[in-house]
Amino acid sequence: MKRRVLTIGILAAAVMCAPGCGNRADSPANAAVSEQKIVLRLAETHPIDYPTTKGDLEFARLVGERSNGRIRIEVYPNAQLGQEKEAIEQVQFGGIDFTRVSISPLAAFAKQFDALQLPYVFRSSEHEWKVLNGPIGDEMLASLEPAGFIGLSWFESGARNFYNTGRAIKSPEDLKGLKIRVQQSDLMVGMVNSLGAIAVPMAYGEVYTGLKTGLIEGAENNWPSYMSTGHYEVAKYYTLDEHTRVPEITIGSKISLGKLSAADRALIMKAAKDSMPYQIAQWAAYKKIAEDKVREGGAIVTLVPDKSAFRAAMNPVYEKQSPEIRDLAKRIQDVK
Ligand code: GTR
Repeated sequence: MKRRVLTIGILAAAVMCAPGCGNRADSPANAAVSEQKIVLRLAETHPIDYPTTKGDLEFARLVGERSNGRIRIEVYPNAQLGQEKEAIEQVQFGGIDFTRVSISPLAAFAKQFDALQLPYVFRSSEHEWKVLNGPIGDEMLASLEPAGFIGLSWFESGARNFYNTGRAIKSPEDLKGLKIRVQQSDLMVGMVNSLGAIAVPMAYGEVYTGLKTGLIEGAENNWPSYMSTGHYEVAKYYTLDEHTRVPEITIGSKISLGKLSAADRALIMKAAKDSMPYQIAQWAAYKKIAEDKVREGGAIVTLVPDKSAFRAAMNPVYEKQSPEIRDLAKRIQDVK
């Protein structure tokens, strides 16, 4: 029933106004229709109360407010429009106007993004944000255009940690032979295999069942995702090795945004950037809630005060990268 209502909603939106329709304000012939409403769709994998979704809603709110309700961004949470890889593909073809995704699956479409998901490439959250808010971050957003995307903004995603169903992971050796789910990314496959584990690339929405049925024995993610998916209920050993800090990104479709006026595009791009502080604050609050809930739910958390063994075990991943990615990684690490 829910699905039927959704389909009708999408059709209605498409009939009312396809992306960018009636907004050729810079073309005098179309000036008469320039006040027509524009409805754009944004795909989000997380539930409605997750910090990224709240960031999406803030982005949509700012666009609505600043366009006096003329431009409406509809946020579709819970992967209603598809898992991340499919959502990215649809954005590339203009079928969906925006998506908020992890940069990990995006790297399959824009290889340079691998530099941001190398193990321990960021020293801390402060270092990560200095890079994302600086020239490298801007360069990365702009570099998406040849692949058919408009890079809009970054969201916080914290650090990712390994978890599994069987035992506490205290050293990289403990991961050997375990079937670990990774995002749909070659780099992540290589990283997990370099630890002697068996990487299983899989869409986010399939991980819970995978853990439950034993198809996989573990996965890796940040506190909020570990909690919101319920993975902590089936894979209770969580090791704080913090191997990656993989930023979240919002991308727009070059095709759909290309149909808008330059002024509307600029309004959207600014609103996306302006929604970042709100998402970052939501993230901090939600992370605390997630941590408490996971601990209360019986998860066994293993601290890793000295990460050097994990760092050394994952280091071979750097050698497998192209000179371009290695250069980019070096530039990131050089940001003080
Ligand atoms: C989360 C991220 C999602 C998704 C997920 C995954 O941390 O917010 O967008 O990429 O990880 O592991 O697939």
